Amino acid sequence: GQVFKLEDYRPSDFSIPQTGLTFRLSPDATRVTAVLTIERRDGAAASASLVLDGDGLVLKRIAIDGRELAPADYLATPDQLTILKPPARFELLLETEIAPASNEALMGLYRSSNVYCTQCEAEGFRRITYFLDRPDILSIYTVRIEARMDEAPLLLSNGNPVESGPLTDGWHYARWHDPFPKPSYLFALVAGNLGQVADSFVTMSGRKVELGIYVEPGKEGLAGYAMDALKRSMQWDEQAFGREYDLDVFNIVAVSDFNMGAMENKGLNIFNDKYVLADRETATDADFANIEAIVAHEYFHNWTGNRITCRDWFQLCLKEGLTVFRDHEFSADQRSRAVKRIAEVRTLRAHQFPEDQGPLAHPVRPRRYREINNFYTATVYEKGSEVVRMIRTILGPEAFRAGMDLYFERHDGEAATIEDFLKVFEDVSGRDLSQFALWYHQAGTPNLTVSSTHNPAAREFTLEIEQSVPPTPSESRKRLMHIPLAFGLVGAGGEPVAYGGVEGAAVEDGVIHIRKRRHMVRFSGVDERPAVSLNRGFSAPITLSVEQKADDQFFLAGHDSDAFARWQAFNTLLTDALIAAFRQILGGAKPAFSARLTGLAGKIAGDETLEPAYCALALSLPGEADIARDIGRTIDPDAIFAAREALALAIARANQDAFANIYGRLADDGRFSPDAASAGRRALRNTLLDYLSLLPGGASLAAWHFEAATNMTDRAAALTVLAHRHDGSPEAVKALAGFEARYGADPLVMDKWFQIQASVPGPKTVERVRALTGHAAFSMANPNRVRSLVGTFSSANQTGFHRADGEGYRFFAQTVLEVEKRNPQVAARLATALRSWRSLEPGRQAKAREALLAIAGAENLSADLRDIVERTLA
Ligand code: HT7
Ligand code: ZN
Repeated sequence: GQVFKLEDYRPSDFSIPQTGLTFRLSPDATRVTAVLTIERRDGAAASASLVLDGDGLVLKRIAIDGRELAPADYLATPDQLTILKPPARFELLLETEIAPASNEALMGLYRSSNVYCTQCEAEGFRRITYFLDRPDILSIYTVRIEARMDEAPLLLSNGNPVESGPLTDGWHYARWHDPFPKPSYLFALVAGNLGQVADSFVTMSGRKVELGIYVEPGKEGLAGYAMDALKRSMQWDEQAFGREYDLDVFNIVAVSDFNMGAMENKGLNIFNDKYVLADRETATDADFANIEAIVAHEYFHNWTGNRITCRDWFQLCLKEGLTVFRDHEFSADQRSRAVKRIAEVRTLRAHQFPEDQGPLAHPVRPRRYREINNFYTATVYEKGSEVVRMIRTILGPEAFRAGMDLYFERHDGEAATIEDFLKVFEDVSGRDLSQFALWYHQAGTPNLTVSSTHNPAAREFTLEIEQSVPPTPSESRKRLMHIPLAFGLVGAGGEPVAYGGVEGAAVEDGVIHIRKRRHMVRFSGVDERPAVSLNRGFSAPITLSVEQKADDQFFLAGHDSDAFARWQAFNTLLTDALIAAFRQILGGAKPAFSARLTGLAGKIAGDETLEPAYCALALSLPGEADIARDIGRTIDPDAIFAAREALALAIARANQDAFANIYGRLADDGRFSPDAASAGRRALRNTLLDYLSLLPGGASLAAWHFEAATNMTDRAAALTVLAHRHDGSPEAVKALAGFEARYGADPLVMDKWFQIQASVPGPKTVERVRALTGHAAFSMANPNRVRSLVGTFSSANQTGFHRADGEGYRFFAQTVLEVEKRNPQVAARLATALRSWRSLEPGRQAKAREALLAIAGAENLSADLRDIVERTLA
């Protein structure tokens, strides 16, 4: 396939200032009439042909300025339309015919449960009409939709509604106009029979905006939380970034077939219904938090992505990294900042670190791609957000806000680049960010090795810090990075240690600026050896190798004033213990854990000065994949699982009474609120249930918890405990059947049932998952179903997927190929589950490779899947 390179970027020879679209909707033959005003740009050669993108299109009519074109004037294939010798300014009329009902790739115009909807990012618009389908072509859109009134009473597009009315033969129409020039990837249309939840918002300048959330009829009662999150997002963006909404209406539509989470189409966000629909009966606290974050994320794109868009797809992080940063800050303000930060870092480490450390590693701003859909990655999104956070750390909040203000002022209405973004911060602060810019250009997770010495006679404390960046595919030599390392020197009573002066690195506001390979950072006037707390608040997305005494680590786990670093200290102790246990198990020994460690778990659980949500996060052991990542090579998932189970049991046994007491104290009083504090109490109670379920009577406790649950968070937690810890027990069998009977008709809840079973540890799960693909509630055509069952099995079941005989991989390869026939994008994402195959022990490695080769050898592989598999194998 073709490789697209950043250095090849050239502006188009033509612009399309106005785009008129008429859709005459029909499931198998929708007529699309596009009327495009096209202008040759100044400086473009008069002989330049106009080459428009298409993807599987059938051209029915073509005319320029009202005159039909002769065959000699153009060249049309399904994937390209070339107009030879076009005039300098003209109106191009194109008619294409498309079949939304048979569009299973879910890109372009498709049908989801009889609702017409679109997904155009990144390159789906070219499946609707021929166009300059690239983000730097900004056009003003006017859209007319015609449909049968009974089939589609609701007709929506971007911008503001202009007019609507009846047509003959039971048809009707609506016209929409979006006054803001936008790239084609932000185009959207929705038509169908949907229920509406209506509300309004008055903006900071007093304009009233009509808000609508559209859902499957009958599900309106499940959209209240999303609406509340939307209004809070609108208000927060005014306060935090001075950003006001700009149209008269803002609509959200929930659809049940969607390739990703949601899409920020101008004024008409389209959502995977999983991220809209919620109530206590059907959604967990994690679902509520996701809905809040994703509603906010898509709304925030209105400025970071829509008003200022990306010049080309290499700049994807310009909108995605920045918008993730904005939604993280929003959630931090709405919830607990400390808990949010810990959760973010856990996600980053679980998804981005393995990506950065494996064959699919790429810079936050990639330099080349074969398939852009495969670059909607944790690196672009999550690491991209961390890079923005580091800019704020380096500049401080005021200068950061001034930089953002300048960004909006300078680039509104433009398609911008990362260079534009960095420049505003340089301009407002006078700082040179050229070394910092490497965070965008260079892949790989930097590591800092840190050791410390204290010289009491000289009253000097020294940190010796060395940076390295591991090689990544096609980048063997790395340059030195600018790493903002937040730190604290902590005295014996937990107080910050004052120091006289510091030399060896720039240190500002509690941040050491690492810029060289090696720094000796000397703090003078330090009488007693302090404990050193590093990378506070996770100020940089790096790994740390710290020579630190266990005493210091225990001390920080109990006393660090930085909540993130305190959590990190305990997490490091747990990880170290788990890795030691893993080695003991491989050596044939029984693992043992210190009473100090298991006792600290009990202290954290019982510390009422801590937020319950924090305690829950602290007590949830590093996942098997986290442990595998930290071990790094010759991974045996069964030994990791055994080590983790042994530590969980040791903690449960050591704290049996305390855990039972706290569990009792946190009892559900039957009232429900999805707020963060209530969710935190449920999280701690359910974490304790998980421990207590390992002790005698555990299955009946979990069964009782399941039966008594008054909300989905508790019910799903208990079902998970039963299925994972007591698989096959009468309690587990009964609960799984009860859940299925109760929720069999609710696909989103059944996804939880699939997920829980797909993640049951052990060698038997592959057969179970295979059998579940035949369940009435499962469908290979629905991305949510596929991700819940097959995605969970392959990415969240270490012992099941990596079964030693390779059966997990064989099932996986077959399924990926089956999904691919319908939906290459979903298949390609699924296939990334094998990206860390080289860290496995040799036996599993060979079998994983066979599975990858089986996929690679399949006939007619899509560009999406081929790209992932070939890079994974390279
Ligand atoms: N900007 C949106 C990305 C997206 C997407 C990309 C490719 C294929 C389908 C897609 N659906 C949504 C989502 C976001 O980041 O806000
Ligand atoms: Zn986004």
